[in-house]
Amino acid sequence: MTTYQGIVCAQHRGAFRVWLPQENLDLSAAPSGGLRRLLEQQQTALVTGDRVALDRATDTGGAARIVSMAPRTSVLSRVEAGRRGKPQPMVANVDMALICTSLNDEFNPKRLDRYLAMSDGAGMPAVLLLTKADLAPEPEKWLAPLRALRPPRAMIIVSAHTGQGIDELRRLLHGQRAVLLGSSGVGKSSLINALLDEQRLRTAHTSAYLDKGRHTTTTRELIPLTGGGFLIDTPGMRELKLYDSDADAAFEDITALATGCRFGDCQHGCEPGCAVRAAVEAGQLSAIRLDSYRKLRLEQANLKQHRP
Ligand SMILES: Nc1nc2c(ncn2[C@@H]2O[C@H](COP(=O)(O)OP(=O)(O)OP(=O)(O)O)[C@@H](O)[C@H]2O)c(=O)[nH]1
Ligand SMILES: [Mg+2]
Ligand SMILES: [Zn+2]
Repeated sequence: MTTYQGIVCAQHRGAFRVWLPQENLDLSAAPSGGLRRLLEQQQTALVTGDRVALDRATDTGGAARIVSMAPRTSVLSRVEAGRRGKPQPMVANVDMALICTSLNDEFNPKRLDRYLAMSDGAGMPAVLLLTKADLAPEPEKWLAPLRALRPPRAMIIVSAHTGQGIDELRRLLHGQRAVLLGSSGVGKSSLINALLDEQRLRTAHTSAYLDKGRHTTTTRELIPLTGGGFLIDTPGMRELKLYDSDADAAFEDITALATGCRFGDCQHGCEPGCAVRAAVEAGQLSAIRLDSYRKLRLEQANLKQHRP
């Protein structure tokens, strides 16, 4: 049996497309019965970015058979809606998370905190992409709190419309495997089109987008880049429940302050002698950031209870 090595480049319910880098083509494929059972046992599923072996000799109904999946170097998972505590993998084998947020009134620091905790939990470096720079007459207003993040985060200010930051982003991505994350409408697909310099992905039409046309991207799609890397476009999620998040890593400023709390297990709620709340009262720490940290911690604690 001749097998071909490929990467899952799109998923839509049970159907997959697999990209064969050697031949630079993509084909529809479906997992074999054996692989399906194995993945079920491991409580996981194939996702975009997975490296697979394909058997093309036994194509049935035009779909090649996926006979095996290679071990993952990384995986981003969320908690599946409706299934308590079960992880749902979203993308695999990426080296870098590009977390997008637009520099306008949709700017959402809590969302950002969640995505950062998720990439920290997966041990993946994150870069903040601050989108729609052309709409931000006063970018500093949005940037100041981001510069204050601890640990410090790399960021690039970009605009798909004017091309600002696109060359820098292209250099950063050279040979890398990255995923674009961020709420619907922040301009993820538009960024990919700007990088490729072609209208490859569907993006929201401005008028439709303003009215209702959210969630333009509906699948996680892998786009090969020149230089050997790839970029995965994802749909903005309404709700993001984290699975392997790491709130302590993403909130270094708070964990540092917490060493000054009177109680070692201080939740920074209404305990006496709380150094974290004192910092909020003194204007050294944003109340929103503390709230975001406490919510994430609570979510993690609840999840742990459900884990085997
Ligand atoms: N002014 C301006 N508008 C932009 C820019 N990038 C994207 N947009 C607009 O923002 C809207 C949403 O862009 P998309 O690229 O579809 O956003 P997305 O993040 O892929 O959204 P989902 O696929 O729904 O997750 C569209 O109307 C774009 O034209 C930009 O750099 N500047
Ligand atoms: Mg999109
Ligand atoms: Zn405290």
